[in-house]
Amino acid sequence: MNPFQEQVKKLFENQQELISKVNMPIKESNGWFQRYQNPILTAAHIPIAWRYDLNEKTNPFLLERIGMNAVMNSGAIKWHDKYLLVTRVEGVDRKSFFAVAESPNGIDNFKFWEEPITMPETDEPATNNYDMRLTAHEDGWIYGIFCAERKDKNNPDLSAATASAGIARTKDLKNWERLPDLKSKSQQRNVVLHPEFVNGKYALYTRPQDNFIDAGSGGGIGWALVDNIEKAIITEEKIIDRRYYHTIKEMKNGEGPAPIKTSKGWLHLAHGVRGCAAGLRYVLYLYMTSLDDPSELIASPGGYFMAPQGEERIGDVSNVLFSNGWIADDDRRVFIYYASSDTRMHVATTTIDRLVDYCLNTPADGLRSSLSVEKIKTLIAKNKAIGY
Ligand code: M1P
Repeated sequence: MNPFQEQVKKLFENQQELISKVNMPIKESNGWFQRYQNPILTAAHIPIAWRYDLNEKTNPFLLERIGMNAVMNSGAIKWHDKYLLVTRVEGVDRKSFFAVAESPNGIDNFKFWEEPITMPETDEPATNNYDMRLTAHEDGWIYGIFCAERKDKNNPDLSAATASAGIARTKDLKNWERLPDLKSKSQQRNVVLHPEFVNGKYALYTRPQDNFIDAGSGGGIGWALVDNIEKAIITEEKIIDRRYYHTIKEMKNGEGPAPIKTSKGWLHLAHGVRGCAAGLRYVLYLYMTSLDDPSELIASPGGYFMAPQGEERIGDVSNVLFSNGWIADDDRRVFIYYASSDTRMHVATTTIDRLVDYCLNTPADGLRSSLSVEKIKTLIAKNKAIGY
C-alpha cells in the first residue's frame, strides 16, 4: 500500500470509528426527556466519497474537493424498521440540500445513504432548499414540505430573499415527485402537512411572515385547509398558536415536525424565538390540539421544553435549538431529533405519556411576574399539605 492509499484508508477508518460510537444517555433531572452524550450527525459523518476525489492521479495531495459545513434541521420517519432522517446538509458554499441518513436504533450509528436526494426543481428554481418536514399522509404518500428560498427580484438589496413552501412526495424516500410550491399571499416557512384529511381536505400548519426573516404581523403558527395538494393554494388562514409579548415565542414561532396523535389530543413540537442582547434565542416548546378539531388549542404549557445547553449553545448560528423531526415508536417511546446552533444533529428520548402529562399539567404562561409567583405558591401549598 503506497502512502496515498494509506491516507485514504485512514480517512475511512476514522470515519467508521466516529459513526459506530455508542451513544449513552445523560442523566437529566426534570423527567421530561433524556439527552445523549454525542451528536448523532455532524459534517464529519458525511461520506468521504462526496467530499474527496480518491484518485491519486487527479488528487495527489488528497485534498477535500467539496467541503461540507453542517448537518442540521432534519425530518424524521421510521421506515422498514430503520430510523431515517432526511437531513439538511449544508456545504461550505452555503447551499443546503437533502440527504437520508439511517440508524438501526434511532440513537447512534447513523449512516448516510449512498447519494444525496435529487430534488426535482420547479420552473423557477430555488437558490436554497432546507428544513424538510416529513408526513406519512393517509392518502398513501410520504410528503416532504420544505423552505424554498429565492432571491427577491423585486428588491434591489442583494440580501433580500423570499421564502416559500416547496412540496414534494415519495413512496420510497429515493425518488421524489415535485409538486408546485404552496401559493400564499405572504411568505411562508415552517409549513407542515397534517397526517390526516380534515373535512376531506389537506390541512397545513403554516407560518405567515412579513418578510424573509421577520414574522412581523404574522401572529404565530397558522392553519389552512387546501383542496388539492397538487395545486396547493391558501385561501383562508387562521392563527392557532399565537405569539405573546415577553414569552419564549415573542419574536416568532414555527411548527416543528408533523404532530403525533394521542388519545388525549394531537401533540405538537414547535420552536419559539425571542430577541436578546446576544441575538435571537431559539428554544423548543410543546402544545396540544383537539382530536375533534386539530386547529383548536387545548394545552399550552408555559415556557420552553428544551433550550440550548453546554456545547449546543455554540455554532454557526449560536443559541439555537431547532427541530423538524420526531418519531413515535410502537412502544410509545419518542425520539426527538434536534439541531443545535445550525451546526449538528442530536437526539433526545422520552415517551408519549410523559409528553402528554407535561402538556396537560405544566401551568400555562401567566404573562406576568406576579402570576408566576402565584403558580409557585400554589405548588408550595400543595406540597405542604402532604408534608413537604
Ligand atoms: O438560524 C436559525 C433558524 O432560522 C430560521 O428559522 P425561523 O424562520 O423559524 O426563525 C431558519 O432559517 C432555520 O433553518 C434556522 O435553523
